[in-house]
Amino acid sequence: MTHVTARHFPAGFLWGTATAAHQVEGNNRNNQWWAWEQIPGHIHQNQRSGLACNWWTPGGAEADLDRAQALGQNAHRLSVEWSRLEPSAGVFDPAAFARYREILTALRARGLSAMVTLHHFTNPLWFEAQGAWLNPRSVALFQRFVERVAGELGDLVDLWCTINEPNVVATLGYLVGEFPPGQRSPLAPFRVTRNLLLAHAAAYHAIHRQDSQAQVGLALQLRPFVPARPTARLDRWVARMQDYLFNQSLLTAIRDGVLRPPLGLGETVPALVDSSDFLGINFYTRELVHFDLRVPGDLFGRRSFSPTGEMSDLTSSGAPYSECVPDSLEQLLRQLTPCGKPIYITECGLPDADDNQRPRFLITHLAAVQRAIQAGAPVEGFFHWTLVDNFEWAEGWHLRFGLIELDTATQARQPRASAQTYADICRTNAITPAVVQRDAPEVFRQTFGEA
Ligand code: IFM
Repeated sequence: MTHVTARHFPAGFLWGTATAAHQVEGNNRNNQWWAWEQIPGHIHQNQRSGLACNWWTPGGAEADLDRAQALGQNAHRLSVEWSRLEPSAGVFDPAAFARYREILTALRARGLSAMVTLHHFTNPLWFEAQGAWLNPRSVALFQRFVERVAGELGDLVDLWCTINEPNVVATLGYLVGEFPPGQRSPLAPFRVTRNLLLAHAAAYHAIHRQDSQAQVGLALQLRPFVPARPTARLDRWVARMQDYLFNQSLLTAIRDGVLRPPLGLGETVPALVDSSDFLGINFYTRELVHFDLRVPGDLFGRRSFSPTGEMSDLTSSGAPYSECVPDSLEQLLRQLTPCGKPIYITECGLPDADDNQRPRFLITHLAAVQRAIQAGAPVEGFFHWTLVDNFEWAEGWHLRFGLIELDTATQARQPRASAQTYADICRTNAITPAVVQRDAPEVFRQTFGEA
């Protein structure tokens, strides 16, 4: 161990956690998710977001930001809630802007750089009533909102993230039906993705018109799809198809501006060309794909996780949530390197209520990031999902992603052991032998080699 040197990250690396308004603020009653939660059967055990982590109450967010600062973090990613800032179409609420100014000022005061997401899954009820992202006017409506936010809050924002996981919004809301509006349609997901991409482009330019130096990107959840049987041609074909639809069609559109089928007819949208100053990557897991004629709705690709790999917690339906695959993260980052854009890992984490996997997860995934950086990947920051357990959408309070455990009945917080693991890495800007020896000795060799 004495011969082993720490694995350092580049100077100025951003270390943070990520949150989203509806998941932490509480009492976000004016959006489609709140309405969806009230209908039995939509959320695990009919749970509700309720008070969430109580961030909207003055002092609530600030207390958790104190915790983030005490844990050695220098950045935070949060989202602003459209339904609070624009509660009715075209009507903006100065009190809501004032509260976000307070929260963003609190970040500054604690030395935390701010990455602000403008859309993280929730729509105001008035926007939903107009057809949400299926409505072609959605792009202009979002642009009007973004212009206002950039004007009122822009001086406190370091990095803008226009839209979180457009591919998940489209898939879970319009194909699988687990998220509102609960549609199961073969075509709607592509119309929604197209409008979300156009909305991203409109937001990108709206922000740049107000501040030409602004750093604007979006957060894509990228999920490698791997043929379950690498030598089976049909498995390879469906895996490639799913990769194209979920990952590549969006990634290429924000670079060359082309909306390829099924997002469009191959037309180039000038506003989309080179419309990201950085790539925001949400990475959780990969999926194995088997060709299977019984699942036409999944394009004949049945998806699963490795039956033997290390798994994180089970979802409420008893299925494994994800497989821990740090090598897939490294590979993904290497593949993105030629894009020539700074990369932020805008989310990465796992549900692990008893915290018996998270310390090792952090070490192995961050070691993978560090290896990718050594190989030339321009990764400039990492935001762990998440700081404190929060409302996990259709899974309610069942899946626990926090470095800090939350008791929803009392709002009491209790740091998990992994909070210390992450804090030590953030503070030293490195993975040190001491941390690995203490928190995941079984991956010591893998992390530092044979020395
Ligand atoms: O909680 C979500 C987040 O809102 C979006 N990305 C995935 C996370 C974990 O499922």
